[in-house]
Amino acid sequence: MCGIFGYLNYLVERDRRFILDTLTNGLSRLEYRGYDSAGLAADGDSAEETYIFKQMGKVAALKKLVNEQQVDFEKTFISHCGMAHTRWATHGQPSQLNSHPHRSDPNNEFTIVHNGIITNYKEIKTLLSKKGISFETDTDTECVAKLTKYVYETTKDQNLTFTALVKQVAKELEGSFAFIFKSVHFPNEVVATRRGSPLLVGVKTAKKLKVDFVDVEFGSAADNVTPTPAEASSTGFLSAEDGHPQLHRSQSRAFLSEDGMPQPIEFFLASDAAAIVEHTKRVLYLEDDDIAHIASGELHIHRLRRDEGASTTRSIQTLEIELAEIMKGSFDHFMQKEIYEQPESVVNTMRGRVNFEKHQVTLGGLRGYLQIMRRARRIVFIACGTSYHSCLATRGIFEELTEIPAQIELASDFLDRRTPIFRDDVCVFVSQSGETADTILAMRYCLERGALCVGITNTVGSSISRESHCGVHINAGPEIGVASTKAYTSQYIALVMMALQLSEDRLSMTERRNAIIDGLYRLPQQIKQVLNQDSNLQQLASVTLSKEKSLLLMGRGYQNATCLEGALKIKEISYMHSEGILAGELKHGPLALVDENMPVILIMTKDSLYPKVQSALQQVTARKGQPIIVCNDDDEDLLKNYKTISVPQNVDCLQGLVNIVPLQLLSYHLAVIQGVDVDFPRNLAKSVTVE
Ligand code: UD2
Ligand code: GLU
Ligand code: MG
Repeated sequence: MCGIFGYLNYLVERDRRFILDTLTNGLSRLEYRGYDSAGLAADGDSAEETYIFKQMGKVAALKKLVNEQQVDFEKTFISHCGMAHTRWATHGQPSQLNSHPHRSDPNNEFTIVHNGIITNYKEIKTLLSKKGISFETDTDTECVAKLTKYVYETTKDQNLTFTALVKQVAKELEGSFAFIFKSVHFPNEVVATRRGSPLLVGVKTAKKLKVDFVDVEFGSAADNVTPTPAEASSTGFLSAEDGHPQLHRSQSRAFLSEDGMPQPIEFFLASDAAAIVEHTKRVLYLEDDDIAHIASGELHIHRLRRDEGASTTRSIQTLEIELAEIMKGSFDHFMQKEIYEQPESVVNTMRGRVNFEKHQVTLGGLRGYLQIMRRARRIVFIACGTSYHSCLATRGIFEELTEIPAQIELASDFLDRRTPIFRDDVCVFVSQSGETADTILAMRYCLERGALCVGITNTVGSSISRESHCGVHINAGPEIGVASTKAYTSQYIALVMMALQLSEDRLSMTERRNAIIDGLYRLPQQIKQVLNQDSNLQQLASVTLSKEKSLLLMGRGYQNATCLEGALKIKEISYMHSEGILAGELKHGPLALVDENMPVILIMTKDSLYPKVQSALQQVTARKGQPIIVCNDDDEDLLKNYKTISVPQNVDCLQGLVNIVPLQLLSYHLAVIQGVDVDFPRNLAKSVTVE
């Protein structure tokens, strides 16, 4: 959800300006991952002192701040380690204080950068507060910096190595993370670890590395203790008197030079290869729960424990791709990347909020407002475009679970009509950016009329997030492609979670609620299954659909929203005319469009309306239409007799989350075939800040 970058030079002389520029340039390459604020940490005039610079806004603002510092930019460092972060806030508003690096104390003894969410940070914070430790930010991250120092101080008599220390800390953490740790107690060393968030290490040397892999070390107790200076000099490779140094037991084979002498080397740590490739093409990808330790020019990979069958080496790979390509990973466009991110982004939306074992949902942002919401005379959902579709997709489950009348409104039309709004209304505003002008204006209109205003947005610190009374951040990470994809699925889930939480006091709904929560659990896997069929969808786009002028999408019930959203995707990026049609309305007009030449996609996944959609299918085939049917992967009848797109089955109110994915992919391929610049379709902007 953000970008982290680290740079270490060992026996390579660099001045401070070079180091700071390397850090900020690395961040610029990662800015697409998050850009509400940025910061970095580097050594002061000795490695016993750490400077931290942080700034609101984009990396350019941080660069400016750094350049204005009254420090000696010419000062050189033979060995040094620094780290940097560009943030996309999840915990705590974007602000200078909340931006990373976070520190353990005012002396910056331990500094860290973090990508992800620590879900048990409250427990850690409570524990540390009891020990008299105070906090200066609203982030989840800060508690990890403080915990590190706490563990360091309470284990001082054990002389733990930096690695052993971080191991102890990592054991206590839940959630997802990639971390870099730096400390004045371990000068010129860095420890990095990850679980669920990406992190890789680039290696740059003048000479070839001896081998192209690093052994994984499954620590013994002795590895956890820092050698005394005497021990170090008797085992360290600098100590040998005969020119044939003894090997430290765990010396990393890859970094052993021909003559056994330490060699000049630079290391780069980053969330994404995009930030590394300009420096070196040799990279090593860390795996979950790896703990990488870089010191004295060597990289060591440690594990908390030895897992059966786990690989015992990490290979150093060579990146072949060029910079612009890597920004998007192996993807050609951000839209494609974001479609593929959905198995993870949906998890991030639920992280720390859904307890799958206890079947409980807790949206922290709504906690104080649930009673008011339950007493509302109606809920009015107000949004534009894709966000509007996410409201449409979840309206049914709101009505069913809460029995509060739900109304949905397009923001512009809502304002045009000067819709009556009252004090006992709850108004929900959905916007990816939180800056959609129509939606903001509608919100201000409702605020004036005294209604409770709830925001659903992807952007902490955005206008909607700030001006609403309460709300939910969807935590999907930045969305760059103009056509919204992962934000749609995350908004959809946030709204379902809201309905679940609002109805938790209704015992009669328990079984239904539990089934939905189980369905949410299956979702990431099911999205993956759909993504695996991408090549079939590409075929479908190029062979069957690309020459068409128009495409109709039909469905009903929960799938009405899927059809409208699918059609919007298709028209906004491939410029093909496309319309979503409520299948129940077919005979009231749209059927006139259907003949053997009109391409139709019919959504027929199994739910209580299946028989009714079957009659729509008959109406279409009776007019010689040849529909492509989105159906469940066990629907033998349809699979045998029609051209189909098959998807796994989920609970009715979540099925739209699965069904939209093939339509996103289809629209993407249609656009690519048309030669459209998918990430920047004509006439459209990512966040519509004008009315
Ligand atoms: C929030 C905090 C987190 C931590 C946690 C405690 C943020 C960004 N998140 O995460 O730091 O304290 O609670 O459990 O600080 N909100 C609006 N309008 C919107 C969206 C959100 O007013 O459109 C409010 C919401 O009511 C809450 C705050 O912003 O007061 C954070 O919302 P969240 O969804 O990030 O909440 P949560 O519990 O996941
Ligand atoms: N949860 C952390 C924060 O809000 C890190 C977010 C990120 O990955 O940028 O500060
Ligand atoms: Mg939009």
